[in-house]
Amino acid sequence: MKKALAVAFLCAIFAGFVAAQTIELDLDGTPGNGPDVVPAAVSDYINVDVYINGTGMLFSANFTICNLDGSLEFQGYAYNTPWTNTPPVVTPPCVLIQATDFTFGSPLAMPFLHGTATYHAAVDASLDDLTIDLANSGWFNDQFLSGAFSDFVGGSVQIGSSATEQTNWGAVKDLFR
Ligand SMILES: [Ca+2]
Repeated sequence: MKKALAVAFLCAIFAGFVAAQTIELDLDGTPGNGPDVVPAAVSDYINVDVYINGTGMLFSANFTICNLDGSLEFQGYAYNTPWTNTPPVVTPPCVLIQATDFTFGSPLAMPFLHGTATYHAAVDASLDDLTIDLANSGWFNDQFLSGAFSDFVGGSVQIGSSATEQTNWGAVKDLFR
């Protein structure tokens, strides 16, 4: 019985460890303070830094960013990892980003900046959310284990907002911290 409990306990610790990986979309240049809400004028370009957070080291991190509101047009993705990447797979309203260290020689310690997505703000007066499709996102670590990300921090773009509106959105955002 004690042995079974010990195994269950170890499994719980292990599950907690491997389930800790999360994705953060940083829109304001300050990771860790999200979810961000940033203003943009129509036709502006918005940079979204993608951070992979957690403990341990990864050989691969693949994820799907979605803009279900559809007012942000995906422009491209600049990879920050030295890994082999494939061109983003755009399937509106989502885009699949993939990068893997196929040499299995240079795992990256979390947290790390995976890369930067660029979006074009196309429609006026729209609050657009950027989210991660967790069902189509995953990681592969230096213990040769793979899994799904457990959570994400998304972000929002207030297209066409004034400075006053942005202040108000900041106040609303603070309410949910
Ligand atoms: Ca931020």
